[in-house]
Amino acid sequence: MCIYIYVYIYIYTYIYIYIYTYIYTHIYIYIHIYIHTCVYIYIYICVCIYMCIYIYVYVYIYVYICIYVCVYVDGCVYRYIFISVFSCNELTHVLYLLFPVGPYTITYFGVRGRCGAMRIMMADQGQEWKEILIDFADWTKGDLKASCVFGQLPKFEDGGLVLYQSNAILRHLGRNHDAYGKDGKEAALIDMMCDGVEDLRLKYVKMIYQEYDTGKDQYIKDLPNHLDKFEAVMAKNKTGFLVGNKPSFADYGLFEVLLNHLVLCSSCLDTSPSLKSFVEKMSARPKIKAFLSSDAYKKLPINGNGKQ
Ligand code: 6SG
Repeated sequence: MCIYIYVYIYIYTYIYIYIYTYIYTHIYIYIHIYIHTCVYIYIYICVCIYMCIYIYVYVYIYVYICIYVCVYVDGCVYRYIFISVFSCNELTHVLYLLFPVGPYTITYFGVRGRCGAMRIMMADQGQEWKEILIDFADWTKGDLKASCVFGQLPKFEDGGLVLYQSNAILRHLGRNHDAYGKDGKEAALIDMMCDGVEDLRLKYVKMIYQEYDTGKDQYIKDLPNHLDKFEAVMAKNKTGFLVGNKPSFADYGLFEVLLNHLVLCSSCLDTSPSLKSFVEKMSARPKIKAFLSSDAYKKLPINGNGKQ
């Protein structure tokens, strides 16, 4: 959707700057040179110089700022092309910042699995995305697997940027959607919490896929030891989030892993009041609430082996 708006704006600015301005300038010069006296040549030269400065200096500086934003901040090749070709004025830049980034595409199996957190995050950020669900029969053919950097899914596409590794994807979303802390220190703490969530997720995944029948009870018994660490951080920060005063990508990761644990053991947060309140508040955020009650979310099992 947004890409059409960009195209429209860029075509408009293109027409304005490169056609309207040139035609206008030349008609103006023509009228004054041939109809009025040559005294005006001085003015015509000023107009031309002004136009040259405007188009060849200001516009190009602006375009390079846009290229920087697109390639280094956003990583989107399509917007890079559109902006570098067409972008010309402040209006474009303001609109660029106002409209959400994307489109994003997730390619993954028909499970919540490693995509649960990023889907919740995008839903909460009001970001649309496209899903390509892969069934196991297609996956075993091997072509897609061979094309994946680590031979695994999820694959995430942001324009021309292709990413693998779910936590790298969460970080990318954190950067794109201002959910990576307010400064370098907060970003470092958010990274730390993300790695902590990953450790918990790996324990959970190991139990689910490798030792569900023999290890589930022991896992639930040990769970308070793991959740206590997050409870302490959450209680200490007092804002209702792990770091800072708004949700970061680590919060979405923790939230999703806690939802899975509540399915495993509905009382698992009874001794963690801050985590319990965190889950309640995150679940009540309007866009998350809508997403969690959508068919798109509910139809997907948590894990690929049917255990939960
Ligand atoms: C599995 O492990 O869903 N990717 C998985 N499995 C296929 O050939 N560190 C990265 C990351 O964070 C881990 C990626 C992750 O992004 S996720 C993958 O690609 C492979 O390795 C868990 C999940 N499992 C369900 C699933 C569908 C097809 C293969 C795995 C269900 C289980 C087995 C068959 C059907 Fe199945």
